[in-house]
Amino acid sequence: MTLPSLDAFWMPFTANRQFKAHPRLLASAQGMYYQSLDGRQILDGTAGLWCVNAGHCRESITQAIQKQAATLDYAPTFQMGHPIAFELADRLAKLLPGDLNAVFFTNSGAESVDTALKIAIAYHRARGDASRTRLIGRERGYHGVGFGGMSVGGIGSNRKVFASNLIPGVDHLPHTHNLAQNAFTPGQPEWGDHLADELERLVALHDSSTIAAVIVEPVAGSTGVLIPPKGYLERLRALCDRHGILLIFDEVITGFGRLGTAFAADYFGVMPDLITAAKGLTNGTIPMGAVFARQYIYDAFMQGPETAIELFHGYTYSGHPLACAAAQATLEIYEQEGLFDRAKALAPYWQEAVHSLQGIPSIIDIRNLGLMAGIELEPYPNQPGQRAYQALVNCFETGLLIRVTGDIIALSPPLIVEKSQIDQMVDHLRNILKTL
Ligand code: PXG
Repeated sequence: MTLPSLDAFWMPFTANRQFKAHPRLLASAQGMYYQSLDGRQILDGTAGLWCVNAGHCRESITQAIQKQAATLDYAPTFQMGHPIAFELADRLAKLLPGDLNAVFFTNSGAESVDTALKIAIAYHRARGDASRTRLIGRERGYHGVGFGGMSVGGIGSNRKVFASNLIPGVDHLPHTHNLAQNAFTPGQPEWGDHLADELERLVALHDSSTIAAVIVEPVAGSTGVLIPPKGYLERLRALCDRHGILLIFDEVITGFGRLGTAFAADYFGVMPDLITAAKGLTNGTIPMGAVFARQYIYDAFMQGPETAIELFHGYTYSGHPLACAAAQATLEIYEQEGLFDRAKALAPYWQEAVHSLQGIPSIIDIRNLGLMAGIELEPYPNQPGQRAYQALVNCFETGLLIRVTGDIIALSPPLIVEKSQIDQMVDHLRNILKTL
């Protein structure tokens, strides 16, 4: 295959000039592997961008999409419907814990976040509590790049250019990352659950009557895999309950088996009021996101005249037939192949494998949960991000796809990964990191 012209595509979250001078192009994929344009096999250590949980180019998903495209290519879901969207919502409601029974479809994680934030504010208003409009995020949180998600998000580089245009009425909890206390802890660290109590400080400052919701990633992904301290999410839940604040789990990454359970809410045994999802919902094949709301939230909207639209919100492609078909086929694979249980069974092996990298001088922390891992590197002096970027380039050139953010390497293989491929990934990384 010949290289296309690279000029016109303004690439997202990419150093465009650097990339276009030294491109890395993926041409096809199967199972655990990508194939590069120059014909090399590349082991996928990141499930694409945390989304291809069942592995690449699964035949049944491909067929479901093809069949749906030829049957009902598009149909609206505003004042209209098509069966597969209802069937999918029903299936998801059964997969979700507790009474997370109402499913609002979107097309991405960012749209799911905006939708959940709007539902939270509108929910309080529907109950006559219209002063609850404030939103609380967390430092280092990533919730997509819409104005809502960016505002509750806590990654400085994503915000600074737009600082004066962020939505008002937002505050942030502190993040839980602390190398001095928790470096090289396998699984959840012991130290740090008290950081949830910072919510009390925000309540004292703003008054609970102004706060609609707290949004957090149960395990922060994009910012470099930050594992919640033991008891932290439980404490956050209790504080939200005490102050009548809704708790939103952003499970765009943790949803659909990443921790060895359907959702992180299952893993931690903590029930949020709303969950945002995307990515693994369709195995990354067709863009789709969703917000899952507990029954009482949906019910709060179902009042007033029956002819009135209850929530003035939605997308042209909410519940798109192709995305629904892809999601149905994806959920079928997860269930038939027991992939969430598979991830759970592999998690101890994964933990041991990634922690075996401890001792390489450039590594200052290793953390893991389920089939996620973060490997933090000591930055080169005055060149933040360059050590990890070099690791990305060297890995790619020698056949392994990793993800980096700053000087942190993130790993999140498809849930079909074999133990031998885990060994391969870790050995590969060991060889590269020893040279950096
Ligand atoms: N919430 C969370 C928790 C996410 O991880 C989004 C929302 C936004 O999703 P969309 O579909 O709008 O991109 C995300 C996205 C990375 C990486 O390398 C992570 C994401 C996206 C791209 C790269 O860590 N997460």
